[in-house]
Amino acid sequence: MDLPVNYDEAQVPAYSLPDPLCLPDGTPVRDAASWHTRRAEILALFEQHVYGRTPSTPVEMHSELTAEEHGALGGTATRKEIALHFHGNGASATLHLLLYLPAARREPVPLFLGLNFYGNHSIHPDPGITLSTAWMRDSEEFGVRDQRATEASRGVRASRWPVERILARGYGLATAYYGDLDPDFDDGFQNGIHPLFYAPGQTRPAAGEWGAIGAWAWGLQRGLDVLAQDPAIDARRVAVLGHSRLGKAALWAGAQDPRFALVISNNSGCGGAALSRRRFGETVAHINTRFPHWFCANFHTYNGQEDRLPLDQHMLLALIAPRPLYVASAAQDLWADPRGEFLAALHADPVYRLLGTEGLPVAEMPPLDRPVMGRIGYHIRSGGHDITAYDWEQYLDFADRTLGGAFDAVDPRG
Ligand code: GTR
Repeated sequence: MDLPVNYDEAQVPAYSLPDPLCLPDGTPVRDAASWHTRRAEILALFEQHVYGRTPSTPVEMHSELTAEEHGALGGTATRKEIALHFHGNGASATLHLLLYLPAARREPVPLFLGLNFYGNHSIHPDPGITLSTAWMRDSEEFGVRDQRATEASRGVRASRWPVERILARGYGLATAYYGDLDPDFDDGFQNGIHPLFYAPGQTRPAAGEWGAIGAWAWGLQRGLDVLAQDPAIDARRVAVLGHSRLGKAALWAGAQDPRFALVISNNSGCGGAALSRRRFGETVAHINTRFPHWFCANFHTYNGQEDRLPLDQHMLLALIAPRPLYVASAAQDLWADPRGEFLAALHADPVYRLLGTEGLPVAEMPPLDRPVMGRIGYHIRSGGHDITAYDWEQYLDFADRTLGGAFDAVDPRG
């Protein structure tokens, strides 16, 4: 099915957004206490209609330090690998976390946590990184053959992960392969972590239960559980970030879990930071058709019917308030609707202001490559759909501003 795509601003339909600061009965939210009630409602709406609820079934989890090297990266870093084993319902899964910490630091460090697309070994040519043995989509370019990574896969995505730069700025970095949590294809939720949570007789998530994005977001939270136990890391200053589909997962993790002190969306687009009602570039129908396993089954009922949604993505961003939030777009990434990403940040701003923070410091989209940073940060970079050194420089600056001095001003846990 070839659905039409709109890239013409003049063709964006008229729409009206639900107000995050208005209760369903019309009562305005005027203070932090009533925001907390409203926040819980909005979170439940995203669970029910978009990402699906994460089952509360307890699963067993234990972590295992599988490798540790002091003096990695020419002596500048400590590299650790931690296997997170999950068991439940007779099934099991393992998330392999790769961690770099700056060698020079004595104090617990703030850290960026994000999932990667092609395995931990793809983020840096460091030969000490264990090669992933997980299922991976074949890629000539990235040396993935017969659905497995090869030695040729090492460092193929290094441009997206400026590890040395992150460490030099005093931050740690933790990452894991998203396919460890749920391989990214539609298999009816038989592989990955979903089966660990099935009730007796259940064979796939119910219509309001999680899809793949929910599983990836859950994995980010479990990553944080483990990182929080490491005395070398300041668990109160962990930023969660992601690019594209993994930006959607980072936002959903940050929205659900207030332990993430900073949330960064890089080109997350439809079902991430972009407003669905604009129907510019990728729409709800496009995404649910191409990736039927990403969202919950209920979300599919909004294909072509965005105005029926009891929410829009500005409310996802508002769930992160008053914690710092950064939304980044790329000028040529029209499929992700840069303007829709900006507008979602703008329409989350009233919640940030209600909670006593600066919010987004501008009302109009800034020019290319001119970041704006309040409690919400935003930039539109020249170039295409990617996460680049430029994007990272802004995230590092924003983290310095918001996880440094300003951090104590407002309790990020809200
Ligand atoms: C695209 C998808 C986007 C985005 C992107 C990515 O094909 O339509 O929503 O998630 O993939 O993850 O790179």
